[in-house]
Amino acid sequence: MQNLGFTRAGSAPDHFLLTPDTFVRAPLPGMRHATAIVHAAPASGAGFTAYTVEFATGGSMETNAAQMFLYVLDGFVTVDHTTLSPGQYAYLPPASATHIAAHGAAHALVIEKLHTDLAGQTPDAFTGDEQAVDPLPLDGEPDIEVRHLLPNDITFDFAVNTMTYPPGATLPMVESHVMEHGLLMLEGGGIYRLGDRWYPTKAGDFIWMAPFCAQWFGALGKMPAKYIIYKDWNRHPLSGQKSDL
Ligand code: UGY
Ligand code: MN
Repeated sequence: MQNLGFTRAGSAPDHFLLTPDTFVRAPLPGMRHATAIVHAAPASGAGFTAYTVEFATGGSMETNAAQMFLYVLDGFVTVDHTTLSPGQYAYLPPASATHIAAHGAAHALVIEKLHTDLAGQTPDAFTGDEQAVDPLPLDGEPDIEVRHLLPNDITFDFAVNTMTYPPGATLPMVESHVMEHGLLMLEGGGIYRLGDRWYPTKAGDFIWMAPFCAQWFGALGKMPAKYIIYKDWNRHPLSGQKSDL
């Protein structure tokens, strides 16, 4: 029985929620035996791309002129010569010409951003493991664990963090800030306030938040809620304008 047009997904000019029932798959250039679910892109108003790659056995993909952050959701993905398992990730600088391949079926979240230069420096490639990153308490809500997956280094122009909420924990304030967000819900669920709407949200959902979109989350249910979240970072709000700062 189909849903007669009903979905939890919703959108407004400053945000959207995409639920798995709305996902559409299409391969991107350079993909073989793999396909992408593009969640956010310049076409949607985002300054980055975020997509889930679904690899079939032996599937592969290439990098491009953008920086790439790849986080393994399930299965095993080899980036150059390093095999990554779920929760492990890679950062690749612009135009790294890196070959990415899966052994069996695998899923990965990919984020790409054109690098905003600062004094001519770009970060080096590296791989990491979320489990090896010490959690930090969130300001105002020490029960929320924040893991910064990229180093605290000014050459990075974006950040990717995971945030884990125990049941009942909430963001301590309604945030509104200049950075935009792309967010994939990894575990559990709750209620996300976006602008002046409230959305039931659970694992598998993707959310985009424009700069200054009012945002708040409260975890519901009996298990922790966890998401991975992108934001632009470390750059003056006027960078990217004609006369860069
Ligand atoms: O990093 C952040 O801005 C984060 N606290 N935002 C969010 O969880 N919606
Ligand atoms: Mn935020």
